[in-house]
Amino acid sequence: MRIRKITLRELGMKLIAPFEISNGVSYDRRILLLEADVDGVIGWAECVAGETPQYSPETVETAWHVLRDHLWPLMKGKDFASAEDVSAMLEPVRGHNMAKGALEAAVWDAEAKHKGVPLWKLLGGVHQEIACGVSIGIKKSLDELAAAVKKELDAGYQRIKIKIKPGKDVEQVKRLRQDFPQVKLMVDANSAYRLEDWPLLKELDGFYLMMIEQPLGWEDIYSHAELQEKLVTSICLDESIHTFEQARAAIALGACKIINIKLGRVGGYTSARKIHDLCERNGIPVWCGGMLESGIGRAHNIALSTLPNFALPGDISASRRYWVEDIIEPEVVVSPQGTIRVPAGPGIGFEPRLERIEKLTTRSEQLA
Ligand code: OSB
Ligand code: MG
Repeated sequence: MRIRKITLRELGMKLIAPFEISNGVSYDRRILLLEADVDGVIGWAECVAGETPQYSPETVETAWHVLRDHLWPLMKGKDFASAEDVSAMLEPVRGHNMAKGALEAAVWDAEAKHKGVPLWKLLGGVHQEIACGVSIGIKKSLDELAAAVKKELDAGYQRIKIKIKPGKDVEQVKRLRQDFPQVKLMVDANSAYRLEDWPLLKELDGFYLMMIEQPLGWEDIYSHAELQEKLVTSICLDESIHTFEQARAAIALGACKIINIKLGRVGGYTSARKIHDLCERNGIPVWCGGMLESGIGRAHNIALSTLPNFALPGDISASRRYWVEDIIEPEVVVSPQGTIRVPAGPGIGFEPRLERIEKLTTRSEQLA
């Protein structure tokens, strides 16, 4: 196989509603799509880097630069046997996992299309139905939060995650536990706390949460191990895990009991599968995180979630929760039971809507 051409595109897409987490608010997304022509078959992927370096050091701008000036030169004119080989070819570049992950995932889609099989099957997936949860941003009031949770439960979602930050934590959880005592509930702090805050986090033990996601520093695995010792509630790591080695260290130190895998954050499917397998061997369940993706990234998240150890509902929700109109056909829909049926078509199994993509494109560049 050989990548003949890459097209980078930036799309401007307005979120249906602003999304607030502990370190910022998103209104309009800048969606970076990558189209790879692999021997005449087109593979699609989305780079999940954000507009600002607040979740990860990568941004749309850094990803564009690294893809064009550093990653594409490593692939240009090179033959390889399968998509599985791509991540090793990109190794000379340190970090920039979201840029790498987009390039790698597009090649996986192309390989699956070339073979005429669904991507999830090529990856070794087993689940034909994905369990879905929602991620709910920080709200102005407790009533607004409770109403948002009720709406998602009525739609069928199987678990609720709320974003928390200092001053918007224990009261919020307490209120939700009063209103929804039975619901599968978890919180995500996006690194908003320090280890010294442990007595406050300990209060959350009283509400039988499924997990607390990324309470401490994004580069601080060790403090998570110290915190986990003090808590009954499972810690789930998100931002801290970019590599297999970090996952190995986190598990060995007891820094978490659950890991959220994001395809972009770990640099693509080969890395995601290695982390998935490591977690499986160690009795650590994983779930698929989300990055406010368009349908292209959402389709990849669905494929990833079919692997056997994706044992907990992921942050994978319907296109309509984010977009008035998505860029894939069909859109991602969630059943009243809170599940997504895995597509049967080749590759990611959703068709990019080229006309709509064209209309939303603010810049594009071809590399050949
Ligand atoms: O921490 O999981 C996170 C969105 C942007 C950045 C980080 C996170 C999130 C989400 C959204 O929680 C999940 C989704 O796409 O539905
Ligand atoms: Mg998170």
